[in-house]
Amino acid sequence: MRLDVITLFPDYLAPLELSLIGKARREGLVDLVVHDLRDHTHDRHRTVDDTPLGGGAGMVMKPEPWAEAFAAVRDRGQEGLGADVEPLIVFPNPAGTPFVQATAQEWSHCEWIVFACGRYEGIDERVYEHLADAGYEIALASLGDYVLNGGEVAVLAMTEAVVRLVPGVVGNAESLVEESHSDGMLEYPLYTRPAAWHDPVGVVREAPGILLSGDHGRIAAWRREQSVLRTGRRRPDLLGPADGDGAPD
Ligand code: 6GU
Repeated sequence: MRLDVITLFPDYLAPLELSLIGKARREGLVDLVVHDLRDHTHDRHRTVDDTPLGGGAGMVMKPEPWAEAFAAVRDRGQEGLGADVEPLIVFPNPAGTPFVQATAQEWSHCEWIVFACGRYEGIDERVYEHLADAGYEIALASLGDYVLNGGEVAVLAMTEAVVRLVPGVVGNAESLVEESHSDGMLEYPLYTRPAAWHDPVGVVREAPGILLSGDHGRIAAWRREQSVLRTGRRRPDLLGPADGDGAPD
């Protein structure tokens, strides 16, 4: 998988050198390149923003640096991947469609994703029109209903969610099957040794006995039940709309 990130703050993406993603990069499973948008300006002040046409607060990102950056990133990527390969261009944006586990699953099959990190109030709308007319596939994706200062933190989150699903990146593929959201529900509670833990205030906390029973069928059933209970308590929205008639189930 090839990933490009276009940003005004390349240092923000430094954590992508670490841990699982860093290892995937060193092993050649992921080729990730970070680009400074300011390298695609040509004035003395390296200007990337201007005041909004029509007035209003804040600043808007100018279209020219973006168009030049996309062309450069596309040319460089196609040198490696072939001229027939086109990227998915992702704009992290609080006004986008929600980025969920299914999005991560879908994107984990992409050969090439370009993340374009906006800052300030946003990017001139004509950039999106230009890219769509040029035949690019574009996605606006949001992490959730709150506002970050820019797309960089969202790219860190999206990249981690996507890259860990790329085959070979997570050593034990089975651990991807049982985790929260993989089946639309929250994960069951986990325990390890000691089976009876004396906590710091002297309370003896026993792990559920069924986990020591060796009965894998009953353990699986207990875990499913715990998943449903936990999802109902914490995230009832994931269990689908309530029928609302008040009658017993
Ligand atoms: Cl993807 N970007 C920004 N700037 N803010 C966000 C977001 C993305 N997701 C939630 N808030």
